[in-house]
Amino acid sequence: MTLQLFGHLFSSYTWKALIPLYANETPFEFRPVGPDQPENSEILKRHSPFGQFPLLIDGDTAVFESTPIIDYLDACHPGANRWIPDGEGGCRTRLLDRFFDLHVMTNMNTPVGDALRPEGSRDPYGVTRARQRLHIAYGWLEQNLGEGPWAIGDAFTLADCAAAPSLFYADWVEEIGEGRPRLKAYRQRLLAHPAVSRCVEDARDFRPYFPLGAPDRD
Ligand SMILES: N[C@@H](CCC(=O)N[C@@H](CS)C(=O)NCC(=O)O)C(=O)O
Repeated sequence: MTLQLFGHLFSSYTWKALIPLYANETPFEFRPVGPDQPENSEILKRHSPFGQFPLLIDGDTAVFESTPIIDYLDACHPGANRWIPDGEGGCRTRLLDRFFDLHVMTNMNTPVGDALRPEGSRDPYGVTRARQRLHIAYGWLEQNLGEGPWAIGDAFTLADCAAAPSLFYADWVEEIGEGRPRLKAYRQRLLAHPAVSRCVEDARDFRPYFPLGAPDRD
């Protein structure tokens, strides 16, 4: 049975799962989640406790959460590119995967989510704090990323799958800026990767829906 990935083409965590599927040319069916596909939302709700995406279904196995999805692909549908190296490289990969999800994606998502809240239930304090923390995350990455080309060096890993969508959208929320040349160059390299570029292109039509207003650039 073909793998099925449930998600949305504009969703950052969906990109994180699409990148390894595209990069390894793993056959799968994309099942978009949205008002036009209620049957997909039903299946999503059945398997993902908070109704969040991405969700991967492989026969009787359902995997939610983007990192375990990539773990699952590596274990059960391995391709030419492996996502978690052995040994110390694997530890560094997991550290950076956590960093991008917890400190870049989460702080990027706070102002975005806040803009979607009803008037009167916004959290300006939380938004300011998240924006400040994004800059702390950028500073740490500028100091701690190596020479590349990828997050842990020559191997394109789980960490890069997390980095691509989080840095793509974070830069829209708070620009990385010229003062962080290493991080800015890393984001550019990510966007030029064929699997990432495919995500960017497929999501282009959705940009008018970016709650903070999408800038006129990638
Ligand atoms: N920790 C989850 C986060 C997933 C997540 O936040 N997905 C967003 C889309 S990018 C979502 O489902 N939003 C809709 C909702 O929360 O109801 C992961 O790594 O997959």
